[in-house]
Amino acid sequence: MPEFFDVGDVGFGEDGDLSYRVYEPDRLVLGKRMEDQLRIAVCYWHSFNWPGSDVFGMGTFDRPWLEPTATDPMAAARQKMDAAFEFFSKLGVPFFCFHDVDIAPAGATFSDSARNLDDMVTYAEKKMAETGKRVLWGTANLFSHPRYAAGAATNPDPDVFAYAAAQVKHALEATHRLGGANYVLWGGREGYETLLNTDLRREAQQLARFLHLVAEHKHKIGFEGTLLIEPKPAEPTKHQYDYDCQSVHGFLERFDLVDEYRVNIEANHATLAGHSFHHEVAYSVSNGIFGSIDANRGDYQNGWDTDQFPNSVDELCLVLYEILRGGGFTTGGFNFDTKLRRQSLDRNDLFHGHVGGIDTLARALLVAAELVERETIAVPLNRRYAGWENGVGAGILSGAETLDSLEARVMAGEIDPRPVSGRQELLENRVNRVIWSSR
Ligand code: XUL
Ligand code: CO
Repeated sequence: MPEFFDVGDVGFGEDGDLSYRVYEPDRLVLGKRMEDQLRIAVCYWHSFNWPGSDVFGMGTFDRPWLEPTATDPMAAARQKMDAAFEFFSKLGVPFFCFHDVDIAPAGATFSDSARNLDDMVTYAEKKMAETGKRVLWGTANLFSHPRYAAGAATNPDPDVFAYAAAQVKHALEATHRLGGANYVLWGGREGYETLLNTDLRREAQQLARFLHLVAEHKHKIGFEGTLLIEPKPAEPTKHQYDYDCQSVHGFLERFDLVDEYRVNIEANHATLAGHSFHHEVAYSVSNGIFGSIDANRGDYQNGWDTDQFPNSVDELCLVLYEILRGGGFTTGGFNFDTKLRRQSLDRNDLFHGHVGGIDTLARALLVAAELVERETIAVPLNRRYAGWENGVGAGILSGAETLDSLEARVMAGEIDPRPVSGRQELLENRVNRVIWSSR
C-alpha cells in the first residue's frame, strides 16, 4: 500500500521536530497511564476532508487522497481512510472521531448513502483491527446539506426532522458497530437567523423530542457509550439553542433528559460564548454533566471559530485540573477538533500541529496532577467555604433556619460578618509556581 506521509512514527524524547517531548503514553499520572488520562483522538473532518479552503478562497493543502483522480467515490473514500489510519498510527494516539459524511460519500438516495456508510464501516473495522485504533465518538452531519438550512430537529418541516432522525439512527448504529465510546450531537443549524420566521416554543419541543428518540434508540440497540451534546453559541447559525453548558444543562433538566446526555465541550466554542474554557469545564464537572472535550483554541483578536491547535499550558492546566478533580474521563477524551492555518500547506504540518498540541496537553496534565497532589487550589477553597459545614451555614442549607430566625440572630448582634480577602493574586502566584516548577 502506498504511504501518504514521508515520515516515520513520531518518536518519544528524541531530538527533532517530530518527537514528543512530554507525552509519554505509559508514564503514570495520578495512578493512571498518561494515554488513559488524556484519551487523545484525531478528528477526521479537518484533518482529512478539508482541503484548506475558506469563504474567500479555494483549497491550498497538499492532500493527494482528496485529488479527484478516482472516479469511484467509494475507492476515493477508502484511499482517504488509508491516509487517515496511516496518520493515526504514525502519530501514536489511540482514538479518532468522525461524521458519517467524512468517511462515506453521499449516494443518490438515502438508501445508497446508508449502504455506502455500512461498507465504509466494514472497511474501518478492518483498519481498526490492523492498527488497534478505536473510535472516541461518531456523529451525523446535520448541517452541510441544503435540506438542513433551517435546522434538522428544529426545522419547520417535519419531513426534515424525519430525514435527520433516519440519518442519526444510521450514524449511531455505525458508531455502535465500531465500538465507539460516545456519540455526539452538535446542533450547528439548531437555532435561528431571525425571530420573524421562528417559533421558539415549537422548536424547543421538537429538539427535546429528537433527543428522546435518540436516547430510546441507544437503549434499544444496546449502545453503551455516552450521548454528548456539543454546545456552541453561534456559527453557522446566528443564534444556536445549545448556547453553552449552562443552557444545555437547563434544557436537559427541563425536558427530563439529564440522565441521558452529557456535554462535549469545545475550547473555542466556550470563548465564543463569552466564557473561558476553564469556566465551561468547571461548570459541567460541578454539575455532573461533564463528558468529553474538543481540544482547540480561538484567536483573541477575532470573533469566529478558528479551531487552532492548543498551545497554552497556562490555560489548559486549569482545565485539566477540573477534569482530574471530577475523577478524570470516563468515556470521554481529548478530540483534536483542530484546523491547520490555510498557509500550512505541507502534508506533514498535520503532524506538527498534533505533536505540539498533544505535548501541550501532556504538560498541562502534569501541572494539573501537581495542583491536585499539593492541594494548591483545594485547601484555600475549602477553607473559604468552611462556614457552611456547621453552625448557621449548615442550618441554612438543611432548612433549619428561616428568614425569621436569621433576622433574630442578626438583630441580636450574634451575626455581624466581616469581609475577607479573596486573595486572587496570591492564588495566581501559587498556581504559576506549580507551572514553573512542574516536571
Ligand atoms: C463545529 C464543530 C463540529 C462538531 C461535530 O464547530 O465543532 O465539528 O465537533 O459536528
Ligand atoms: Co467540535
